[in-house]
Amino acid sequence: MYGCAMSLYDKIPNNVNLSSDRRLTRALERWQPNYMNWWMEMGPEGYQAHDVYLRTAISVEAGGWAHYDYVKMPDYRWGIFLAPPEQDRTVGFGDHYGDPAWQEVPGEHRNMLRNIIITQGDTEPASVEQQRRLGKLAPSQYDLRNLFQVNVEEGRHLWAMVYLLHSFFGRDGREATEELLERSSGDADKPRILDAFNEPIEDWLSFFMFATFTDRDGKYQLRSLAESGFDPLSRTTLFMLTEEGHHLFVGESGVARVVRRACEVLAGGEDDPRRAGVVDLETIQRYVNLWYSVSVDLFGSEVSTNASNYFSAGLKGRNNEAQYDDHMALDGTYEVVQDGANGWETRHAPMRNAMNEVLRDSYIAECRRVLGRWNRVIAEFGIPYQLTLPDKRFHRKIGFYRNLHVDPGGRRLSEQAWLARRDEFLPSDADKAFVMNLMRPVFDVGKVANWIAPPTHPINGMPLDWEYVRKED
Ligand code: BYC
Ligand code: FE
Ligand code: FE
Repeated sequence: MYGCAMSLYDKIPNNVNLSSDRRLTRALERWQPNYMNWWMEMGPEGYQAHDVYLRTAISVEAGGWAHYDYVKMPDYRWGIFLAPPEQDRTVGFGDHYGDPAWQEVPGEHRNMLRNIIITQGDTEPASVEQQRRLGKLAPSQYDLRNLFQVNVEEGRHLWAMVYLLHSFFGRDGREATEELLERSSGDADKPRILDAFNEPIEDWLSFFMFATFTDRDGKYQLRSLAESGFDPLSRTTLFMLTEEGHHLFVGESGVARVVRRACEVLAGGEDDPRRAGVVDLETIQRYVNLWYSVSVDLFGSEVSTNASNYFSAGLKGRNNEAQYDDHMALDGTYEVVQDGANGWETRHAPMRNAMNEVLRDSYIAECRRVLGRWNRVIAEFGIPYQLTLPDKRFHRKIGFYRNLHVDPGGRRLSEQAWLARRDEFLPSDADKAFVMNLMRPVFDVGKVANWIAPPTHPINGMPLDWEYVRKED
């Protein structure tokens, strides 16, 4: 068990003046041991005593915030950082447009704000839980280290939301922080709030897909919260975004390396990469279909009263609100497609109610660019195959399309046709078993598993055969 011999504000790097806030310090001191128990029980399995070459956030100064060193994960200093304040910041959208940004919780919007912070906070530990068994199957030390970097930063993101709940919400905020450690990914009684965070992540291809598509939902949700009129939420999410970049890199480059390996084998004359112990492009496509579709669900319903209320209240904006001319969004409409008597029918939803769809569409545009970069790898080898992003109506569990069967091209299917063709679209049990069977850990310095190409981007300028993770002497 990890106690707190040192005073907490020495242990927690922060720029929120923790040492002068006794009430907050006491609240965090009570919560911290529960967090450590959770980390030891639900965090990365089998590597808590290893030294890992990790980056720690120690300040928010541009360029200078990242500090690299070997640390044991339980000793990681989960800090509390807010991006620097912007002078005279005002609410950037909604009914309070132009008012001074709030430094305290606006009373009338308290419950909505709390729910947003809880939902955001819930995803962070959930992802750590989902990924807890991957260490034992890592394809290289480099990848192992990246997994743990992502895990400790998701832990820090939880701290960021817990800071807000403790600091600004009193008793029910405190209770919410306990519940964040009680719910658990995939649990039958107390699951995580959002569906994608209850999906199992058992193999590294799934992890790379998750970091590409699900962490990217994180990026877009955080960007919309960075627009918030509640300044502490804006500033904390802005800083979280600086860490998110690496998570997205881990995902995209990970998948790119799996794609590259498949192409190398195909280009070498083998027509079935599986015979060479490598994932085939068709299977990679099915993993894309799965993780993209569960991540697309994370934006909520196409037409949503919640989304309209969040926007009106000035709590949650759009991605890069500054790119829009009209920050009231009272008049405009947005196109949404619904299934009707004659197939898909386009209708125009009031703009404020369509905010989930607006954000989802900006996310989709970025996902399309990622696929384009993966396809460039395939094109390099002259292989006539392209990965595609499925239609956004494919395999949905939330919103307009939730009870419909839709193929990746966006065509409605009968239930019978869906059942007959499901394994063409989504990873089958056989696919998962094949991928799982490739997951043999490689821990030798500089070595990489056969199913994935070597990494190309060193961490902090260290060579690729650097000892990124080492066992305690
Ligand atoms: N699963 O009006 P609706 C990240 C619920 S990821 C289950 O459609 P709303 C990360 C919804 O809660 C970013 N339930 O939705 C990534 C509502 O329930 P209540 C996380 C869902 O509220 C990787 C009901 O359905 N941050 O950081 O407009 C690793 C009707 O809701 C789902 C956020 O999400 C679902 N997929 O929008 C680590 C930001 N979708 O209230 C971390 C905060 C909807 O009726 N969250 N429901 O009981 C929000 O802004 C919104 O809650 C949502 C949903 C965008 C998620
Ligand atoms: Fe996060
Ligand atoms: Fe992340």
